[in-house]
Amino acid sequence: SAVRAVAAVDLGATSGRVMIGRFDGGMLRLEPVARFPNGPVAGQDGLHWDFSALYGHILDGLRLALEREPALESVGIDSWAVDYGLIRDGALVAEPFHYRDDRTARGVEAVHAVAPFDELYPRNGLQFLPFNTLYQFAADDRLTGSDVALLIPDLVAFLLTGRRGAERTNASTTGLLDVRTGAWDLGLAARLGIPASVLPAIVDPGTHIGDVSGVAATHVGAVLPVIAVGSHDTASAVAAVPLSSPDAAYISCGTWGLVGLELDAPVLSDAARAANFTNEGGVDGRVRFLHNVTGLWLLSETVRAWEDEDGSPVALPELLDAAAAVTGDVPLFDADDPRLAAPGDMPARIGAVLAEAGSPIPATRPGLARTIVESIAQAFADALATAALLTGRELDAVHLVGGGSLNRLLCQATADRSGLPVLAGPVEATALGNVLVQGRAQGWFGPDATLEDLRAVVTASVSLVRYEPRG
Ligand code: LRH
Repeated sequence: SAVRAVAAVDLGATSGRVMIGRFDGGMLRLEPVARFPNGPVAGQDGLHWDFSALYGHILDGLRLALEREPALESVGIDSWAVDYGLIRDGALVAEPFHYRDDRTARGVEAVHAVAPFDELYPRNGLQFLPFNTLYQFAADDRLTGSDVALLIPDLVAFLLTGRRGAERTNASTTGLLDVRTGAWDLGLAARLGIPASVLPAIVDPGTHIGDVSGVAATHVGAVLPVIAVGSHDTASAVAAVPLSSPDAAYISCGTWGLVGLELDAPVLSDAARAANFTNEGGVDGRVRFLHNVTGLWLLSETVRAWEDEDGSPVALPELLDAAAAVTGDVPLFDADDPRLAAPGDMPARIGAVLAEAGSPIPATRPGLARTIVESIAQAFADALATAALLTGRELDAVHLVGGGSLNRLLCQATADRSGLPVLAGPVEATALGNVLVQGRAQGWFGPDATLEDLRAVVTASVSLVRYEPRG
């Protein structure tokens, strides 16, 4: 049979990419087409994304993808969650804020004065993160003058097609989606002064959003259909986890480590609320019951500080090899310490957190890298144990997908500290999940393909690296 192909746009907090995904009837293959950097940009009024630059890279990447694969059937877009752009008279009002901007603290206060967290949790099912969209809305005085607020992938889809909507998995991270009904919680929005008009209609993964049109079509060079995928990157990643058993957990590890289980129904218990576990929307109505652990952000920000200091790049593989060779006691810190959330001078801030706890501060760069990786692994192990407790499951394996799956030190440390085998890979789970949901909409896997059928394609297409826990 002929090879089928789609394009995936996957935007992460530190880099974005455009990929071609091809299916030959048995296996799925990804071809990277474009990769571009991303990160916070300090503006006059706070931290932003350079969305205009990202969108330019997306258009260029799609044009290149079509040159390489003229038979592309569609494109799907996913990105990090919670952030949005405001549209007025068809145009973006300003560059979207970055979720690490500290204006959200104001929003948290304002929202909790009206609806305390204890009330929010059973309504929206979300763990408390100070940047959940509802808190950002509460700190955004431009909301009222805008026609619509679009989450980042929805914003890209709007600029490409002119169609506005809110893809369901990503909408579940706003805090304004009712976790029981799956509809916008308009009662809550009204109480928070959020106009219902800024919340567009919900769109399910697999839906044809529209076709690339207008100037975008001219730039890209074709009228390509845009298909909604699990547009929250973590939803796409989880869709592509080749789960080995119903009692297997997953960690989607990039900037964040999203640690949890896939469930059929949300867990909204007091214990889940106290443990700050989230019930986000997955592809096909599954629930992503997970906790956000600060992931490779700690390492990438540390490396960035050293590179600024040196004026030259730091080689990560060499650093991690040296970190693995460090002997003796490794001091640990709480990876989720809120003081480590903002960008800037990470080594000094980790040092301060260690010192405050009376722990020694590693004197060498490999020593600090080791402390960071082991601290992340310990936070992963703690979250895995909590997930098991909250769901009554006995876990038998952990799938570690995303960029972190290439970090052997992290994978082994996670196995050791959790006491569970770690199955590492695929590294590009998010792009694979994006491609799989498009492929299903295009009929690649038959009319009734389930999420398990999609995962079987991943199993057939990638090989996993197994890390056994050491005593
Ligand atoms: C990971 C992620 C995560 C969100 C955070 C904002 O990229 O989407 O699931 O909590 O970014």
